[in-house]
Amino acid sequence: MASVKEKSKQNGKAPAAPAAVAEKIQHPKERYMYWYESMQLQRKFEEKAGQLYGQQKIRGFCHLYIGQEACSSGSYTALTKDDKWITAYRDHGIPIALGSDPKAIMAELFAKQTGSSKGKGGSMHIFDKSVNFIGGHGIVGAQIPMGAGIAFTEKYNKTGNLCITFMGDGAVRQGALHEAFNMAMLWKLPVIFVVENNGYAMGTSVERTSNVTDLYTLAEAYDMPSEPVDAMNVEAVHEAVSRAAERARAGEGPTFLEFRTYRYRGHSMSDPQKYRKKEEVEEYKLRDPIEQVKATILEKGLATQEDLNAIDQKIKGIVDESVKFAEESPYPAPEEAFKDVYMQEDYPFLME
Ligand SMILES: Cc1ncc(C[n+]2csc(CCOP(=O)(O)OP(=O)(O)O)c2C)c(N)n1
Ligand SMILES: [Mg+2]
Repeated sequence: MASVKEKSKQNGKAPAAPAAVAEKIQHPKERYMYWYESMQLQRKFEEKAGQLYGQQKIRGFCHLYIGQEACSSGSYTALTKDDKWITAYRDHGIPIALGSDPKAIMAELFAKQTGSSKGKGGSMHIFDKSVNFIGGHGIVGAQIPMGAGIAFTEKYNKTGNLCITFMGDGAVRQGALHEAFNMAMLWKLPVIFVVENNGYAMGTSVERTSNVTDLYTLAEAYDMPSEPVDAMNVEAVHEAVSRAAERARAGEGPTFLEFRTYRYRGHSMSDPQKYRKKEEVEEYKLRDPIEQVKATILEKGLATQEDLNAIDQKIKGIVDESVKFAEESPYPAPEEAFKDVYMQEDYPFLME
């Protein structure tokens, strides 16, 4: 019998050849335009955040999503406004795709009172209830069972909504994944599990930590439907998430999608990137998700270069405004440290 590894075609990697524009457009014009604008906003927002980090205006942890934008934007167009979203700490792109106010996210990066978590969470803990974004979690893999729990709530309340639960390739090594997969399948929870396989967990490649490099096959142990997705291509992401959502809403339970993606920047802001070659990064840039959508828009005449320039200008304004807002906002007052935290006045086990 062929082992999973022998069956593997792509070895956990997104295809590296330059993408060709599809012969016929598969989606309405508005969707392509949303993809372009939303991915470009995520990218420009984070390029600016990276610069500000260099100037020490943003401090602490900061993990950029640059290169992975098709994962958020492609999922967004496949779901409804009432579906729930949860992810790890590489968490600026998703809320931007969902329509969160970039000012509140930038202010959170600056640790300001006006930030989406009142300046107390920072980059890794963006939350925005208004768009159903339930964080932003720093413990690798901890959000996986939480995502299953959120899906349980939706099922229990018969809402028809689902929870899309993102994780990194490093997170699939956590035991919590297996517990969550088992329960989610047993109870047929409306959850889409997504591993954003960007090839590395900090400086450690998937090949160094895993016998099975086609991560989607992990779902087979639970009879969970799963598939690999070229997540440098936003259309492929949309289509895979649409299929998974249909299954979830039909009461058929979870799906596990392996988004094959790539991060252009380091793991965090202090990463010398000795674990990969510059050529590898350049190879992935040939399949840049924004460039792919741009090529489709221009080749199919959905908009002109001037139209796209106008969008870029608008985005520059939004990003500049978010920085101004963050810079001018106050830091939280000291007493804020004791608000929004679990505290029981008569807790009996405190030792003075
Ligand atoms: C339980 C736990 N172990 C270790 C860490 C330290 N840590 C932070 S990020 C990270 C790598 C995770 O990589 P991956 O899941 O692939 O996500 P990516 O950064 O690529 O988005 C590690 C080991 C942590 N935050 N939590
Ligand atoms: Mg990773």
